Amino acid sequence: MSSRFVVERIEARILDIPTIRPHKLAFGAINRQSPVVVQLWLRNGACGFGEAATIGGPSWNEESPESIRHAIEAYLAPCLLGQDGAAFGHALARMDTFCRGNAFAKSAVEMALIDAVSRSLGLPAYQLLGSKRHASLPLAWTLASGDVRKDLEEAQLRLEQRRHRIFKMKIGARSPADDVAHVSQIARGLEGQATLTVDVNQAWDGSTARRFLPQLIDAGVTLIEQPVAKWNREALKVLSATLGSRACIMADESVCTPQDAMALARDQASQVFSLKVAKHGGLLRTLQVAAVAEAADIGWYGGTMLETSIGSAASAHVFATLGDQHHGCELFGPQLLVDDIVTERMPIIDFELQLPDGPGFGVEVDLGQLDRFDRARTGLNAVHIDLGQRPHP
Ligand code: MUC
Ligand code: MG
Repeated sequence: MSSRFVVERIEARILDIPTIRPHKLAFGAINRQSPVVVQLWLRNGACGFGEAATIGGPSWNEESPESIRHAIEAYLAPCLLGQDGAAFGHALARMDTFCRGNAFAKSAVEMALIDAVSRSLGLPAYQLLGSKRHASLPLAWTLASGDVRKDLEEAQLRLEQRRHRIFKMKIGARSPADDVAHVSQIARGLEGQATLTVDVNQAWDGSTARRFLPQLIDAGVTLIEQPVAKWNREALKVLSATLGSRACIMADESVCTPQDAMALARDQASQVFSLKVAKHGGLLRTLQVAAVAEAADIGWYGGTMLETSIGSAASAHVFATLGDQHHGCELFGPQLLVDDIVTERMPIIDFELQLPDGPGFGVEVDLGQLDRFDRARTGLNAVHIDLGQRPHP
């Protein structure tokens, strides 16, 4: 075994970073993000960073910051120490053997591995993942304050700053009729200036979606993300068949593994996949899901779990290698946080995120900022989703 890339040490820590405003989703609101940051050292002295972020602890899916950190410390790090870090496929197979599932945790470790090896070679990570096909991507912003006036102010400011002109609205927390009214008001306020998308985060059943999605499309929405439960492929299929000529149905929670991607493609259940490095279990597995999309004539969207600039830059590297059938990206996580943990963020110019160059993921981590937000230092507890005034659950 070449000793050049031997894995010497892996550490994981939870950070707690407040958001600039409450971010309201179908399942509750968050006021802070708790990304897990992995630092991985090779015997050659190179150090790489990885990240996995969840939204509202284990509310978005099964993994939480605490479970991610535990999986890394107890199982994933021990199985990689002393191994050849450049043998990425081998590292993924070992992690799968020692620990089933836990895609977010694996993605953070694989990210750090790819960063460290790319840095050792003095190459941007996209060179190891294929090559750079996009220098920039249109960048969406999510309007999720829950208040029409605030959402419109936010959108207008971002249009003036030439940062965003794709706006995603998080719906599903209120009644569907109230959601339609909210989206319609925003659509009227932004008419002719922006592309509008909605994310229902699994909140509706099939019949609610069949009844209310046409009204959202009439209001001007052109991309509809995960309107029904992740298991409800049948409803996605019906919605794609009936609404697909007027708006695109995008799978998010439904598409994690390449097998999920195959099943959705076979059923023609969505026209777009939201790709997210964490839920796919890493950068290489994101490429696998993207390959299924391309083979099935399904478009891709560069999704986020609201990561800091580490996870966002890593995602940008893999998205930079993909084909032309895309709907932009939403790597705006750093802008939603009160502060970042890198010295310089990826620039946004003329509504597009500039995809980074430079070794590794092309961002430099500020170690002082890691210490500042480290839960071990601040003593904060696990984050719980805020259910607001809702009577249920
Ligand atoms: C999701 O489900 O897409 C991404 C953007 C945002 O506002 O929330 C996330 C999660
Ligand atoms: Mg989503």
